[in-house]
Amino acid sequence: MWNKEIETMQRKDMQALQTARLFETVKRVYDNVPFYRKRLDDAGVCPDNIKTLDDLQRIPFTVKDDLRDNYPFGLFAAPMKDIVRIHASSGTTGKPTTVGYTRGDLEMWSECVARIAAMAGANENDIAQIAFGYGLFTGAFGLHYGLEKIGAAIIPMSSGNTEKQAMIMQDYGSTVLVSTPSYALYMSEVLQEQGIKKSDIKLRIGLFGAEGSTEEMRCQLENRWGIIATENYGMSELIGPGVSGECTHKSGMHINEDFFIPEIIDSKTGEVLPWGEKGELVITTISKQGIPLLRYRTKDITYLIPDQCKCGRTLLRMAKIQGRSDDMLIIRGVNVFPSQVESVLLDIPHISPHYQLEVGRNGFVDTLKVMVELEDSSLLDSFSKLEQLEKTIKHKLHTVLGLDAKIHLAEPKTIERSMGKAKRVIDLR
Ligand code: DLL
Repeated sequence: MWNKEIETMQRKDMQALQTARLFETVKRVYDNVPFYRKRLDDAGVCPDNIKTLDDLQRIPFTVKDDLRDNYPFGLFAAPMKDIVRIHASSGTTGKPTTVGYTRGDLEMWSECVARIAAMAGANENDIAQIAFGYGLFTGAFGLHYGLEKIGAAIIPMSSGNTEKQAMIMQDYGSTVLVSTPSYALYMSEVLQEQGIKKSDIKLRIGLFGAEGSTEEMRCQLENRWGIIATENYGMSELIGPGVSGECTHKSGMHINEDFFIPEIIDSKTGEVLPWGEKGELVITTISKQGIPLLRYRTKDITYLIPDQCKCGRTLLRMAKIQGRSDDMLIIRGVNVFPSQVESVLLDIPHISPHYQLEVGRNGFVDTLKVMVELEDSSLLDSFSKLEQLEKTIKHKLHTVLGLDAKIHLAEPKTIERSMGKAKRVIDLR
């Protein structure tokens, strides 16, 4: 274990630690973030009211829109001179949800990921190939520094260029692969096409996350690569990867509870549900300095597993994410809101506001097809104009989503009209 003292802490000690840190966090945001001061004042809560963990329930929820309304830095609780890193994830309007880290936050983040890497069986002898995109996305940097902390040798490959990934994996003898599960499956196909066999590589552990995957997918990954495939969970607003991760027993993801207090709520009523019941995961960060969040609604549906794990860790586990309570899609690890597509399409002349997204899977890779309806049929007579229009849509979508989509231009009035809620998304996965 990377941090045995914390990872095997008795429940009452963990609760005492959480309570003290919760108080500090509430005080920090009350003193430093005008948004939170007002929120807490409106709810009649002041830091001195936080005496036990039950008092958490007196605090109002924070939602993604709160970050958006205070874009970009309005929820930061540390002065800019103390912020040393900025990351972001996609938001509903194309404006990214932006988060800032102090030096202490970066240390805490590496600690979280170091634990998760160690839980999965990684150590200082490993060579870790990071196949997440380096950039505003938290995936690559998060895993990078956490694995570096445990002493593994990092190969900062970034995502894409799959043939080169395969070559490096074979030549450098990578033992740990960090990626989305779907990209790992695609990579395995490329390796196969290149005639690289399991026995030609040294891979032994997969650290997969950023999107959901099924047990069947895990089986495929383990068989194709000959590895232990583990899953981890996180989100940029909370820190990035490192909120929770699986140990080698693969029976739920251990939550780093000394940094994150989990709750499960009924997403319709907001009522807190007992451990074991399925609902929306709500997380309070209790040691972040840059942008602490109180009762952040993740929209991810899961349940908490309280019984002790065979690995000996006492950290509470969360089950695989069972879905989301909003319309966010995860396509090749990228968060996509249908509203982002809509805002792009509605800005382009000659197309009607009727559209549909078809998300599918080709082999193991997610695909996105955007069906767009032409405003009038006159354009159908000119191949070059159609081609130009298609290129424009593709390019603009790529700029906003960071994803390649296939564009299907449909004749006027052919996309299904709805009588109630529009069915914008067909998910065939
Ligand atoms: O995806 C952070 C991350 C990077 C986690 C790498 C793990 C590995 P965001 O881009 O902000 O952050 O997206 C967060 O991704 O609310 C979930 O819906 C989804 N997600 C992340 N991990 C998992 C997982 C990163 N293991 C959103 N299973 C979250 C299912 C996941 N969904």
